[in-house]
Amino acid sequence: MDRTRIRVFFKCSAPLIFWLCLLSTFFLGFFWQTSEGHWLNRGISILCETQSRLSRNKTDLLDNSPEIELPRMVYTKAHIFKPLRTDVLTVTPWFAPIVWEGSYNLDILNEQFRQKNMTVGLTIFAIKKYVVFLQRFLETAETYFMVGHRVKYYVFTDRPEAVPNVTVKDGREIVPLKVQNYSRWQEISMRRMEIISYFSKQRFINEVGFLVCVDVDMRFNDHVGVEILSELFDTIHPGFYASERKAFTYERRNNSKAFIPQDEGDFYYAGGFFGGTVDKVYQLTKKCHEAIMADKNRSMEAIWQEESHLNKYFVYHKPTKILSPEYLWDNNFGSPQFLKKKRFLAVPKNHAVIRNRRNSHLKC
Ligand code: 4GW
Ligand code: MN
Repeated sequence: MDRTRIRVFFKCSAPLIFWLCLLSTFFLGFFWQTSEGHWLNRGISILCETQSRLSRNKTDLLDNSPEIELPRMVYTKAHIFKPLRTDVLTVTPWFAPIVWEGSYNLDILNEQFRQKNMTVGLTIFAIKKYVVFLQRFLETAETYFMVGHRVKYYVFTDRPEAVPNVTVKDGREIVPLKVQNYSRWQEISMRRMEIISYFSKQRFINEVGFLVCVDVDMRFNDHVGVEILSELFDTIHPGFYASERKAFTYERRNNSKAFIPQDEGDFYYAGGFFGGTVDKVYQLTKKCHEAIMADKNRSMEAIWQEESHLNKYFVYHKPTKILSPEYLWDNNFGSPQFLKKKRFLAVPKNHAVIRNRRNSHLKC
């Protein structure tokens, strides 16, 4: 019946509908532009404002970012066909430098760092009998570590009264920090991750630009300076610098958080010398501590404790700089040709006296 009627109706009213739509679009657009109070409009303007404030901050940064301008310096220039070291790898495939003697110009690096006006924090743990290492550690650090720069030695110990009174140069300071001791040595070693992450947030972030975290049973034997600093760095373990992956003593049990499969990993990194900017060290130590606790909850302990977790972390967070074994050597490994300097050396331990129980191994 009504099909024709309906068709006629639509035919007649089509232009009307068209004009109605056009008009409403126009009015909607008008109110969109003018009505300040509209909730959608308010939302949009807040968004725009935040955006412009953000980009204003970025622009401010452009104008106020500190400039590092070197003075006139005279030195032998680098030459494309004369690599500074031909016997060792000096850069990783992800373009992180590997620091070897002869591969850097310390004057340039020192000048750049000085202009940043930063302090370096060095963390060491001397718990229970390990306080005996402090004297020599601190004395040799004063001779070789970050000479000419500001340093804070953060000494974590259960016996602050046993921290020796070593005289330090201007701009340098020894800060004893009391921590509890743990009965198991593995716990002492692993809890360093928890303590460093906690103090990074509570204190280090406000006091230093970089953190260097090392073992205390060591002595400085040659220059260790700003050439080591970068966002995130670690040292190649002196026992594995030439090893194939399969020989790395990574955690191989796949139910541990530190598990690394046979076909992954770049280097075997030492747990006894790592560091970086405070934010990066915080992320690393926090994540390693969480992984250690997750293992603990399943009654697991990684084969080389925190060193295993550190190695796992570096598989997926590549270090931005790597220190050659010059920076962590043990004379038990001899004196190979490529090793031009032994900058930081393991102090032989009288295991019977200093330790409660630990099989002699080559973890650094
Ligand atoms: C076995 O009886 C022990 S005790 C193994 C480590 C112990 C220990 C370690 C300790 O009693 N007190 C202490 O402060 N530590 C800290 O952990 C100290 O900073 C030490 O350098 C670090 C790692 O232990 P380590 O140097 O003995 O480990 P390795 O032999 O792998 O360098
Ligand atoms: Mn050690």
